[in-house]
Amino acid sequence: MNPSASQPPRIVDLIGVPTDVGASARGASMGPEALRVAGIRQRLEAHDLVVHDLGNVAGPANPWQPPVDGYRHLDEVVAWNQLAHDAVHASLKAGHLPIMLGGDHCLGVGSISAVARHCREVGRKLRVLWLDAHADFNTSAITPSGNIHGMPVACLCGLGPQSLTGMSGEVPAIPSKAIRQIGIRSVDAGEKRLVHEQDIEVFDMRYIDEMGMRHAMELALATLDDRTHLHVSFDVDFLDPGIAPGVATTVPGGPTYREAQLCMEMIADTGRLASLDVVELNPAFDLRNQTAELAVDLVESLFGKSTLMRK
Ligand SMILES: [Mn+2]
Repeated sequence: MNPSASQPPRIVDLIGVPTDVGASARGASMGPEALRVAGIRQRLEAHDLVVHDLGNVAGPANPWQPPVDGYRHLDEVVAWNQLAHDAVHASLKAGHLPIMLGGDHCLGVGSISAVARHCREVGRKLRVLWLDAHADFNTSAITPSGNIHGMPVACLCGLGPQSLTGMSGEVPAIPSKAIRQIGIRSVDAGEKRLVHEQDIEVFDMRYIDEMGMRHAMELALATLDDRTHLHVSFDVDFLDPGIAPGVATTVPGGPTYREAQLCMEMIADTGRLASLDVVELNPAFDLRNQTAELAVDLVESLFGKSTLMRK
């Protein structure tokens, strides 16, 4: 007997958050549409998921101003994150699996604050996998640029403006122990000190080179249980720019196609994925939508597509 046959189909909500207010370059605001053009809905439906495309939330325009007190566009970043938070929280409350289509990575604050709020409400543990070339742990005091897409992990850990750190209803939104960072290869000096102070578990590219993606993921996914909500925050700049040119902040030396597939397949194998962000896809830098198509391919793997022969 097939146990899944008696269960209702899983409902996935696609939530477009088309903004680049937190980014260093314009264009991530076009990410949601590029992912739709690459067929994200149809590809997920092929895996027996019911997909509701909720369209895009609508926030303020990008004023493209210099930073003020170490933050660029803070008011607009807060407004977009509140929209992301509310949409993701409503999806989780309905028992659905939200996929936030970014948008730049500042939106991880709103999305993961909603996940943290939901986990508190229903008494679940939280594990966050942060797939990224960067640690995203800047603060207004140490940021070279003021771009808030370099600050979301710090904000979630309680370091940042109250309007962002408090979005989940508690500060910090999540314990730093809940986070695993994977693929990191570009960290500012001040950031490095803070990441160590917070004792965040990081599997950087040196680790992946030496130990392999398999070992990194085994550790990153260790101690999950059936009460754990697994959230993946997938910054497309995680991938090697040779296969993923469509981001504004490329860093050489990222995971290859096979390493990225293995990463996603091992997450899928846990059966615990409960929410997802896909962020920083920037069609202005892409070539014929190839990065969007790769991102969709990898999202499909997160939901159980196997590229291999095993059953
Ligand atoms: Mn990022």
